[in-house]
Amino acid sequence: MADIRGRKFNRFFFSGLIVTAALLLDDACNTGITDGQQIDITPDKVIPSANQVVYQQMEMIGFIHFTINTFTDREWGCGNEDPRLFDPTQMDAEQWAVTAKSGGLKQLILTAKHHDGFCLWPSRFTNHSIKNSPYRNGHGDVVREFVQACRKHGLKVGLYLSPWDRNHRDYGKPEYLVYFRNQLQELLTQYGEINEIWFDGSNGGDGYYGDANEVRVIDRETYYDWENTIQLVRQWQPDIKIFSDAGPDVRWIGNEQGFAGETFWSAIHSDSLVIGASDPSYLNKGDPDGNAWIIGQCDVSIRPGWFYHTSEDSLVKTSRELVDIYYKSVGRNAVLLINLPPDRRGLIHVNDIKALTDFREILDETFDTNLVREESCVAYEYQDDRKYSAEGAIDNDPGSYWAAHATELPAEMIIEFPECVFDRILLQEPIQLGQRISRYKIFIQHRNKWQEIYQGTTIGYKRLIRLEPVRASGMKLTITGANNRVAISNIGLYKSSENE
Ligand code: FUL
Repeated sequence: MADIRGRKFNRFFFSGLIVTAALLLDDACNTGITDGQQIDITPDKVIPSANQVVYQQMEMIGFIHFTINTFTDREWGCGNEDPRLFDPTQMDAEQWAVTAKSGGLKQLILTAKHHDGFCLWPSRFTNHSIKNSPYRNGHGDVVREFVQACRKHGLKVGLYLSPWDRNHRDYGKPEYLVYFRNQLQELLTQYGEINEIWFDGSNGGDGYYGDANEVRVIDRETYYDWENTIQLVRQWQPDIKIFSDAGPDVRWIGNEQGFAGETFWSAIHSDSLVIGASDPSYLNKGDPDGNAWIIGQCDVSIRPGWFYHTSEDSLVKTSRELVDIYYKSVGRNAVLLINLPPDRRGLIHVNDIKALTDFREILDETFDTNLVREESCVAYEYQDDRKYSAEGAIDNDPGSYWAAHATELPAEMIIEFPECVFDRILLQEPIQLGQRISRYKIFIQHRNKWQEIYQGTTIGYKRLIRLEPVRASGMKLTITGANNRVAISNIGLYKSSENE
């Protein structure tokens, strides 16, 4: 990193780029920006694993809710559904993968078994599965088709296995745990690399339970012996990310509308979390003093329900609604999980495809052009009347960052750029070092006057700020609250798509 700024400045001076930008930069250099090295800062105690960083960088992933419910028009099956009802006529997992890809999603998660207990793969441990359906004359395996389609189209694979099983006669007894783990083992050892396993928090209650038709209540803290179940999962899939409302790798955001808290910390106190019984408002905000990094995941369906219902064909979220959700999930430091439920043909409906691809187009139109370009901008920290280079925040390299010279606050960094109009601001912290910032203000400069336009709290992996359009030739970020020396890895300014 040492001489990066000098090198880039030379390249700039000799390349003879636009005159206004050159004048700006020239002026900035003459006003004495110290040609600085990046200050390498020590990571916090609570940081993401390298695997979690890669996971967070996916930003958007998809859910496929598809099972017997699709054919009974229900959201939760009771467990006594006849497997012969499962009969998709044009089943095409590749259509799911292609759709997801066109929407910018990087991974899909399939409901291999939902609460009703019906298995989309021919499990050896139950007859309540696809092997007793007419689908491919009982020789089908939707999990395998799904996994192959995802791989073919470059998507990561996730599987949902409901801990609650309203079909199994032993649910609620110790024997069921053996069954549950057997099924986990099948899914995690027979289908190659699985990037995520999704454990739903819904648990216990009434069900068919092998003809018993009764209410079964479990002790959420002890029943699944999660500690050992998790160990087994890691043994079968060392790099997998485990989702539940309490992590350990990825956690529920506390609602099913896809919104992270306006203030959102990736860290959380893991001791206070119980899978299936965590406080949704705590999950929604996280905890600056948390002892574990558990990525927030915002799950939301593109339709009112999680499973396909013809009656909801006209109720698919609009692309603009999806964009709003994007800002409130990815734009608040979380990962967005959008559900796309296939219909009885086994295909994602055209209305859902249209909404998703329009959504993606709006995002591309907005974020394809960053008005902060390294060649035409200058970034510096302003500290005790001195200016230090802050180029690490505008060089589009997620590995580099600007770290403040002093640990005391406020820390202030300024970017100067050719005058432009923008209405979206992107801020990123280098999360490999932790999440630090808790309060900041943004000012813009227009005709030599600074004006405050925004006050915010957390940033984390990504913060997207929506504003009315402003015209400016400078932006100042003043950080007034943080729990450690502050650093910013990336800043962007954008003009939103007219279709938003
Ligand atoms: C919930 C389930 O009960 C819903 O059916 C759905 O699967 C959703 C993603 O999680 O807890």
